[in-house]
Amino acid sequence: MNFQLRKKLDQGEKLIGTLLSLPSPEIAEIMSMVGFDWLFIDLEHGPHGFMELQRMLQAMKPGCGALVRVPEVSEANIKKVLDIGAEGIIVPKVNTAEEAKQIVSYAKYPTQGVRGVGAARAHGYGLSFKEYVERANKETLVVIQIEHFEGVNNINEIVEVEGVDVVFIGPYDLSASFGVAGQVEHPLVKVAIEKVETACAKARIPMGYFGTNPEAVKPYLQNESYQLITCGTDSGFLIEKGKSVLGELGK
Ligand code: 3PY
Repeated sequence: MNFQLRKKLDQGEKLIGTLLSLPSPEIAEIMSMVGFDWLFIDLEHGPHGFMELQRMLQAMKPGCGALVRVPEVSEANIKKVLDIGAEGIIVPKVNTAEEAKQIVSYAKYPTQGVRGVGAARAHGYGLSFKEYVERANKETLVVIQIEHFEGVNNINEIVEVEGVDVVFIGPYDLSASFGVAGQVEHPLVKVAIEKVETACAKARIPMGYFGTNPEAVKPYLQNESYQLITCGTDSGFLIEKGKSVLGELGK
C-alpha cells in the first residue's frame, strides 16, 4: 500500500474529497480519475458491505486515498476496514474522550493499541505483511467526527487523546442535535463549530468539513484550520445533473 494522505496532511496540504454513498466500484474509479485527492466512503449510511468496499478500493486510481466511515465503533469494523486497505477510518458521532481512546486503540497495532494482526489486502495478502505492520501505526489516519453538542461540550478533553489525527465536523448531524436539522448556518451550529476550531487550533489538530456544494465548503477551504474538505456526494451529483438535463429539455 502506498499511502499518501498522512504525508500530505503533515505537509499542510488541503485535500479535497467527495462522499460516496453508493456501493459502486465504477463510481469510486471515476471519482478517483476525475482528480479528487481522496474519497469519503460511507459505510455508516450506505448499504455497502466489506466486499463492496474491497471492490471500490481495488478500482481506485493510485494517488487518490480512501478514508472509510465505519457504521459504528467496534473493533471488528475498524480492523476490517483497515485490513481491506483504507488509508484511515472516519468514526461518526464521537462524544467523549473515552470513545476517542477506544477508537485509537482499535486502529493501532500493539503496543499503541490492540489491532489484531492478520493477513488481508492491506498487507498484500501476506506478501508485504512485515512492511505494512511496521508502517501502519504511523500512516493510517484516525478521523473522528464531532457532530453532536455533547461532543462539542467535551471537545477540550477529546483533542487531548493521542492518536486522533483529524477532527471532522458533521454539520448536518450537529444541526440536528440542536433541534435545527439541516440549518448548518444556524448561530447555534456556528458557535459550536467555533468552539471546536479553538480547541483544535490549541491542540494543533487539523479539521475536516462536509458540504453538499462548492459554495458551502469554500469558507472552510479558506480557513487554515481545515485540511480535509468533502464536497458533494455521488448521488447528489447524479440528481443535480439529471435534473439539469431534464430542465434544459423543458421537462
Ligand atoms: C453530517 O453532516 O452530519 C455528516 O456526517 C457529513 O459527513
